[in-house]
Amino acid sequence: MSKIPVPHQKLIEKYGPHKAYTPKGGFEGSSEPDKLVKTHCCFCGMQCGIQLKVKDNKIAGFEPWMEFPFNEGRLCPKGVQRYLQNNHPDRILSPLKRVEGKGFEPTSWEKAMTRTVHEIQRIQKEYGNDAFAMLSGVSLTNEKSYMVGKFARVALKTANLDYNGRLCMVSAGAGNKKAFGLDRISNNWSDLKHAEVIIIAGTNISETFPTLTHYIWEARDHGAKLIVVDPRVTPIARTADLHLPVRPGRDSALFGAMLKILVDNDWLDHEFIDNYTSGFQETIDAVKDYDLDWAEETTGIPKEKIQQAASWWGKAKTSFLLHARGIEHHSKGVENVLSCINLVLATGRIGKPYCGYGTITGQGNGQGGREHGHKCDQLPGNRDITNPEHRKYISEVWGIDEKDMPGKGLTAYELIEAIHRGEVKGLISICFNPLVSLPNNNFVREALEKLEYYVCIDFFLNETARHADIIFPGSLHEEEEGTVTTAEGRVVKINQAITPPGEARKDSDILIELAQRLGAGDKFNYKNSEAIFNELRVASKGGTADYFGITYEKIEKNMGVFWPCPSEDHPGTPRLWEDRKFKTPDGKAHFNPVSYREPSEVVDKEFPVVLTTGRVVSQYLSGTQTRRIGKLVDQYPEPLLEIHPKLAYQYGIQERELVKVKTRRGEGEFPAQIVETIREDTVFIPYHWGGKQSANQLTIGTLDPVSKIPEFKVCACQLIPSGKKAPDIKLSKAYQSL
Ligand SMILES: Nc1nc2c(c(=O)[nH]1)N[C@H]1C(S)=C(S)[C@@H](COP(=O)(O)OP(=O)(O)OC[C@H]3O[C@@H](n4cnc5c(=O)[nH]c(N)nc54)[C@H](O)[C@@H]3O)O[C@H]1N2
Ligand SMILES: Nc1nc2c(c(=O)[nH]1)N[C@H]1C(S)=C(S)[C@@H](COP(=O)(O)OP(=O)(O)OC[C@H]3O[C@@H](n4cnc5c(=O)[nH]c(N)nc54)[C@H](O)[C@@H]3O)O[C@H]1N2
Ligand code: SF4
Ligand SMILES: [Mo]
Repeated sequence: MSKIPVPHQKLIEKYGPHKAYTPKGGFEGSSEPDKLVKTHCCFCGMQCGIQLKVKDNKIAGFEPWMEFPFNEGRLCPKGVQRYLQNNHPDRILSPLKRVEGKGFEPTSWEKAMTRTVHEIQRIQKEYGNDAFAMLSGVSLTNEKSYMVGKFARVALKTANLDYNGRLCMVSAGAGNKKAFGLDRISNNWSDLKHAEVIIIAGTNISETFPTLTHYIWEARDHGAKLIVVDPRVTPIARTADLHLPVRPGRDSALFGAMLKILVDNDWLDHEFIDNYTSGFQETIDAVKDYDLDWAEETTGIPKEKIQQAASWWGKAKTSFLLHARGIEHHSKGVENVLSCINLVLATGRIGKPYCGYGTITGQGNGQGGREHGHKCDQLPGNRDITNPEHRKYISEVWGIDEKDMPGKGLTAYELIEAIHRGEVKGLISICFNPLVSLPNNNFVREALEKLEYYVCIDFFLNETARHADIIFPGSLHEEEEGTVTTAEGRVVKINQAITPPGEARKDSDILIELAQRLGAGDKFNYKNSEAIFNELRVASKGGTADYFGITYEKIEKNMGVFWPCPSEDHPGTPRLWEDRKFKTPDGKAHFNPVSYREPSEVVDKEFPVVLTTGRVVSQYLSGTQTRRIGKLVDQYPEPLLEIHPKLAYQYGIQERELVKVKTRRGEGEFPAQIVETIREDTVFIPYHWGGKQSANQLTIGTLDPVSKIPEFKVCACQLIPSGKKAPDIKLSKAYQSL
């Protein structure tokens, strides 16, 4: 695979240099922006409000948006630097085609479109419709997510559509649907502030959701007890009242043992259990043997700590339990989630003031993007593609015959496996970088090389796109209007600040033109983003994720509306379940029995150390965006191997020594960072880099049987010290080219 960079200089000559912002800071010429645009950060699920400064159709900086109720002006390092993407020299400014041996060359929209449509039709004719697949992502707005779902089913007519939330929120989604029949956090963030006990399980919120930390601090100011469950002493764990240093992959043993303690001490809400839940007896039967000695041995957490956590949780009057990928990225991610929910239901503390439960959604539109139909088994409104009534309703909204609606397709990693087996031959991707973000990525690379045709829509040339035949230059967050749904279920407005540069186009315009050329133009007749949203409202009507009563005007007026919102006069629902009417078929909240089982790969003599992976504050996901911004790179320039001093001593590893980390899938070399803030039997590597620096060369492709999420958080590795020190790091330029 050639890695010749895109010839940007020519395009910059053609379209003019990026003038508005100088990397040293400030404006060239007049210092007054043309306008300030209220919108939201393009990165994580907090969706902090921000005002973008626009000058000469470029984003030239930002101002805090003090009135936006969630973050009141506060931002994290990524939010502060995000505006630097828009003037970036790596920005793709025209369609590109790959020329074997030469890298990428600009091409015209006409040629790129014609070739793409020709290849889609050729592959589908030769191998069947499902042989052309689509992968999507939830950095996309609700409008684009909705349209991708419709595009794949109505224009491409393929069953094989899935999205990057498959690597992210699906374990939580599946668990929540089983227990509550609906997939959203129960309460909005302000209920956190007065909770008496807060459990944070498997989330490094100070680095991954920094602006949410403020809510935890406020709760602590009000006397809350904070319990953090993490194999690392993360920044939030350092301020916790109790840190439970769980051995990776053992959370359901911990929560099961805590449930047993609740039962033994009768710290239960019988009124709630009897009237509003089902499945309690089977669930407590499943943990009856989980005594403290077993729990200590299995989880690696001292039993006094487990007892203390259960007693604080059991006796509290108000509480909040939050979890994220630390417990969800497992081959038993759904079981981990259910074991948390069992603790919440046993104490009946949900859907009341200061009593809540939920997953912290990761990506910018991780919430809305998992509701409106770009999952392989889903239709808008969180409907089920295998349910005849749901199929009928959405077919009517889309104006198609129900029998033309494809069925359930493959999930993201299964799709890669099908490509590898030669069953899927063509791929279109938007907003997804699987070569960095999927596990066991040497296998992913082999699969990509087998594709007969691959077309990618992105604004930067990401690692996966380097395997594409054609790249369509799409739009940044600030270049198209739409809505996103924040991690607390608040639908907010993304306002367009500038138009896409050069020949880049809005993502939705690219999909609309493709749909037209594929002969489905009449189904994609949208005047603007609001028209797409209005169709989404109807499509979601009556579904569990009901947006029907939400309008652009209402969002602007109220700075967001919480779904479900079934009618225009409905105020929205910041707190779910106050009426105790759950969305399961019997209207009850369901306990689910969980029996502990081991991770798919455990340590042995050959691979004796546990490897876990995750994030750092200044980098975002596969790094395509944040590795291009110098100040964020300087904050954390390269992936480091976090290792405890005792383990380092055992191997004779020195600070910054290059250590080879080897698993059954692959190997890579990482500089050691010796820290006391990690378990002695575990090492941690952040995953935001590609190629030889990629943590996902090492991770395992085992999937949860229900959610199909990969087991990113635990596998077994070997450590081989090199005796060489890692080279010193040089400070970056403001714009880093990749
Ligand atoms: N800076 C930054 N912020 C982000 C992102 C980013 O890339 N960078 N991405 C966004 C997205 S999409 C997501 S999904 C979220 C993710 O947000 P988080 O889930 O908070 O992030 P991670 O770093 O993946 O994992 C969290 C913690 O899980 C711990 N952990 C590992 N194994 C286990 C285990 O077996 N049990 C338990 N209890 N804990 C374990 C790790 O030590 C880590 O501290 O962050 C969002 N915010
Ligand atoms: N080992 C390990 N692997 C992991 C994880 C882990 O904890 N450990 N975490 C997993 C998780 S939780 C997640 S969410 C995934 C994320 O993995 P990915 O979704 O692959 O990561 P992104 O970096 O978001 O890739 C998205 C691409 O979309 C582009 N993009 C962003 N916004 C837009 C847009 O509006 N329009 C268009 N056209 N393109 C856009 C970006 O430029 C980027 O190239 O990674 C997963 N992989
Ligand atoms: S916390 Fe999330 S949404 Fe807020 S500024 Fe940081 S990355 Fe952006
Ligand atoms: Mo994520």
